[in-house]
Amino acid sequence: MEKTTIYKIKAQEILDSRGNPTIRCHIILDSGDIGVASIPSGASTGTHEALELRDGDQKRFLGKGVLKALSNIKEIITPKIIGKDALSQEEIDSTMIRLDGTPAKSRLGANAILSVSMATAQAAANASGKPLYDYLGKKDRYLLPVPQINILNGGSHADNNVDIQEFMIVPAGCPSFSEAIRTSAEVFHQLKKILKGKGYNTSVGDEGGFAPNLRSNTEAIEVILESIQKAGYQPARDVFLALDAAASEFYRNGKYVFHKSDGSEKTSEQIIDFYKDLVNAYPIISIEDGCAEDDWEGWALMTQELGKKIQIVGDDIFVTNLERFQKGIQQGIGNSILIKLNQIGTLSETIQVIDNAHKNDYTTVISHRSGETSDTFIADLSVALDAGQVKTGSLCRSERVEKYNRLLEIEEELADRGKYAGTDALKKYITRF
Ligand code: 2PG
Ligand code: MG
Repeated sequence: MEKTTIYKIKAQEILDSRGNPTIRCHIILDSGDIGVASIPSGASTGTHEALELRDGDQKRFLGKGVLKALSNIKEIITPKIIGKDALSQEEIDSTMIRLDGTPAKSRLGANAILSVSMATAQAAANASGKPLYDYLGKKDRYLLPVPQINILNGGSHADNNVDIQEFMIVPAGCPSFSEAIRTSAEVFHQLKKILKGKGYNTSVGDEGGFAPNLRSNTEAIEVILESIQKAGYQPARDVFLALDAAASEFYRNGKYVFHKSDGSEKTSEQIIDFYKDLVNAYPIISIEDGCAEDDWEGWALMTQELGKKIQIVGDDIFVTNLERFQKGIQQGIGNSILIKLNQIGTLSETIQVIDNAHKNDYTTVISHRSGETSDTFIADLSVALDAGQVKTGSLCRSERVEKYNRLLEIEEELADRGKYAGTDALKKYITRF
């Protein structure tokens, strides 16, 4: 028996940041080392994501309980995983994939499978006496990611009249990760003052960004630019902008409908023209999900029209799924991929997708979900694989800030072994400024 043999698996129903149930899993090894993982949950989920198994029992948590998923861990996964070596991540993940046997992990639930997958890696790292990023990365030198920090929320993440889901600042021009966080926190506080001064509400949305009712999508960009300047920084030099339109959320019968603001309808061509105007007018360096999850033609057109100028990130269209991603690569869709562990459901498959992205010259953005927990796995993952970028919400609400705080810790620990990805992470798109 190895010390890293899995001795026990415990899983529990806990709450996420929106007050919905989710899974926390403990993996205990023969050595006594423990790995813990908690699973996030999306709101603007892609149709092609792996299945998040919920009970549907309306008497508990309005149907959102995860007792079935817990029982799958206990009755189906545990008997096959106990006794395996936690260092054999791929074997453990493929065992669970086989046990499930469905393309969307709908039998056992991607939430059930992922909790065991992530907790296994954490337990193995602890038993190896290494921080998670170093256990996974096995490198001498690492990159600290450039954060995309979502300071203004709209779409499905906020009860306001803003259609675009996320307005993010990207402090790529800062000299280090910690300076990037300081800069962004200062911008965040200036934004609050500016919104207040204009008589807007300063309560926050699901990801900790402000969620005021604004006159237009462009007003959101204007107030953010003003706050960057007020904080003493220069847009397009220190701090850039990024959007996640999350366009699947407002795609109705083949049209993009701004139903939260003016009700206007746009074809794919028209919404791409709308983005082109924004990109020409403002220091926007990245747009995620500018088109809907199955609008492959719109995606191809957007990539042709804007792909040399900005990073075009696929979230709902690729859903961290190798098959969909490879189809996208072949068709020239996007130049970047958003990575969410729970879209695919195991760590091994997630790493495979990231490796594939890098081989194909796609940038990678490791992402949280809008429903989160205090789990900081994604911070370590972004460093381990030199992802270059991370997206984990605003600079308030502990479930968001915990990930940035973990990265601050890693930065300090790495010292000379770590380098802030900075402008290099986005160099193709920064040259236009
Ligand atoms: C997104 C995510 C995270 P959700 O669309 O990128 O910001 O939102 O988790 O609701 O899918
Ligand atoms: Mg998205």
